[in-house]
Amino acid sequence: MAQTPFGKETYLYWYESMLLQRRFEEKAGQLYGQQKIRGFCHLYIGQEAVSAGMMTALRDDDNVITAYRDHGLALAKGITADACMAELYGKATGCTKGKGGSMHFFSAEHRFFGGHGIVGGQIGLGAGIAFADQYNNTDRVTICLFGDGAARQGILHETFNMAMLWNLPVVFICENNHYAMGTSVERTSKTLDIYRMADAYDMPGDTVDGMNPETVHTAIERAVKRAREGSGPTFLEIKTYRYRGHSMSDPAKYRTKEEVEEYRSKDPIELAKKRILDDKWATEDELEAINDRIKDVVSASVEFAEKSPWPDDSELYGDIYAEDDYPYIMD
Ligand SMILES: Cc1ncc(C[n+]2csc(CCOP(=O)(O)OP(=O)(O)O)c2C)c(N)n1
Ligand SMILES: [Mg+2]
Repeated sequence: MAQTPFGKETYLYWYESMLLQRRFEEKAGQLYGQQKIRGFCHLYIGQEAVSAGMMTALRDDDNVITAYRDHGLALAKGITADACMAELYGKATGCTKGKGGSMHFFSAEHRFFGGHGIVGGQIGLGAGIAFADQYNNTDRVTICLFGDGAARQGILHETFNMAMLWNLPVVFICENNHYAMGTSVERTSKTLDIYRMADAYDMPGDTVDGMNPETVHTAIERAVKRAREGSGPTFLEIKTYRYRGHSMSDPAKYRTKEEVEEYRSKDPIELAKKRILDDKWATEDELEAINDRIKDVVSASVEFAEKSPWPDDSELYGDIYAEDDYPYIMD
């Protein structure tokens, strides 16, 4: 295997992070089937190398904003499994106080700014967060993620133009999982190279293998460095795949079993596991111990969510408008 600068510590971090996301969502899928979790639920399973590879390229105080497929990214950003599971249950102890559910995870403390249900809506919001940081002279960077379907929303063009004009510290990432609900990129886009949409705005753009945290880390690290140094935005199209349907009600009949199997055979968790074992960074038993620990964390999060209270009725009108001393951005 090719030598890379990524060693034991990084690989074990990626492995654990991806496995937590996977096990958490497998459990969420089961609980949805039991009607413990209601409303919408979009699983990220298959895309975990994007979130894991991204986090090792970021500083803790950098910002992340994404769409409704947000569980994996929220966990990777450090929101606890307890707070995420409780949010799925709609409980008061959830990361959005039980008011957002699956699509609207949020934690100002972790600088995770949602979870957004309007396709493409967060593209403009991400640039806005980056503008706030630039205005306040911080050197934080914003990662703004959206899907291949969202890349075809008009807001992308206005935002790309403004972000370049104002040289904003933002990295735009299209997680190209090849489908927007049941519609393939081939059916909605004349060009299949989504990253080239950056060309029209003189923005650097690149395509990245999203089934491997190494390639994700390397591309994002470079883009974040540019943004932090004041050299402005980058657009990365990260090619990935969701193994499950679009949401819980999608039997995914618009693609072949072979296509799904092809991606499953490149599973990033298995890839990381193989590398760890090949390089003797851990034994099978040690990896099993990590597995067991993660199972316990997920089980405990279900217990926590089950036991947590529902939000009080008085919460209904809270958190609708920003307070005057809105603390999240202007610190
Ligand atoms: C403005 C808007 N139009 C349509 C929808 C319905 N809708 C929800 S998800 C989705 C597909 C988006 O696909 P993509 O951006 O590729 O993200 P992915 O689900 O693959 O992560 C659509 C059309 C919506 N939520 N908002
Ligand atoms: Mg998509």
